Amino acid sequence: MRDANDREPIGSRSPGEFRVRHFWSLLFALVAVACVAAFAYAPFDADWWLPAGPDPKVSHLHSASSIGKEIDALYVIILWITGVVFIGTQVALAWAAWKYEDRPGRIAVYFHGSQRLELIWTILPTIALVFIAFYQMGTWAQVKFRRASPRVRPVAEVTGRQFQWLIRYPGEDGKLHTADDVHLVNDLHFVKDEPTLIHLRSADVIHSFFLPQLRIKQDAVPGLKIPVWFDADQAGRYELACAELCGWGHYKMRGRVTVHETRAEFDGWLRSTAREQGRDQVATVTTTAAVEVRAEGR
Ligand SMILES: [Cu+2]
Repeated sequence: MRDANDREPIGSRSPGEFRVRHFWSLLFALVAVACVAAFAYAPFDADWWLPAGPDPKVSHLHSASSIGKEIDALYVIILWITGVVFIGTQVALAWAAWKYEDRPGRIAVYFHGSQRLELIWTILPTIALVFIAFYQMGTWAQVKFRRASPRVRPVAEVTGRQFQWLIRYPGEDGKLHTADDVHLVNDLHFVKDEPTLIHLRSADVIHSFFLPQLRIKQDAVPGLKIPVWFDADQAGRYELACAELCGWGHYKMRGRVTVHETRAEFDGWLRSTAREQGRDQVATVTTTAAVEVRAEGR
């Protein structure tokens, strides 16, 4: 029988116990080194970096929109700030784990805290966060403020619903919500190098309209018509995704984006789509109208 007074001293080992010296400090250090190495390698590998435009001849670091370049520059600055903090804190952690490792007979010392340390690790992050908040304001205003969006007619109205993107293009008359509108599902088209505006809506829950290669992300909120603008400097195919977990079929809200080289090419595509749709338009219009009646009834 043992009672509380025969407890083994802190740090003692049972016979036969195997210990690698400095195991934990080395493990912590190794994980941090692997993380830093991954981030240092990422810009050199297209699959590890942010998604780029469709043209393989252009660098994989090239975001295909004008606003995307600014957003990527912000991302890199924030990565540097967090990277320096990460390396500093991980070196301190590994050093402390190494220096104060448990040893037989070693007694832990307790202290209440250090006001100076508390002040330092409150003030430094505050400065970093306030700097980031002010530094990014211009870009944010350019992407999100209504006064910054281009004075152009919307190329389409995009409505998220469980689980697809309903896309309505103005027909010959150039106006939305008229009889000659063209309706497509998960298929967004616009023209290269032109500031492009869409009206974003939702028919049911919150979805998020996401163009990863163009760094555009905007929530679609029921009851709101939100203008979203973007551009692309490479023609070709892009991805449209929903970035908000909106229900069981969320994964199905993956659409195609086609950026046409010229306005004439886009107009030709729209005309031929409108002609094709003339044949089976009745069914599509009925479905879309039903969704809109539900959305507007909210
Ligand atoms: Cu969704």
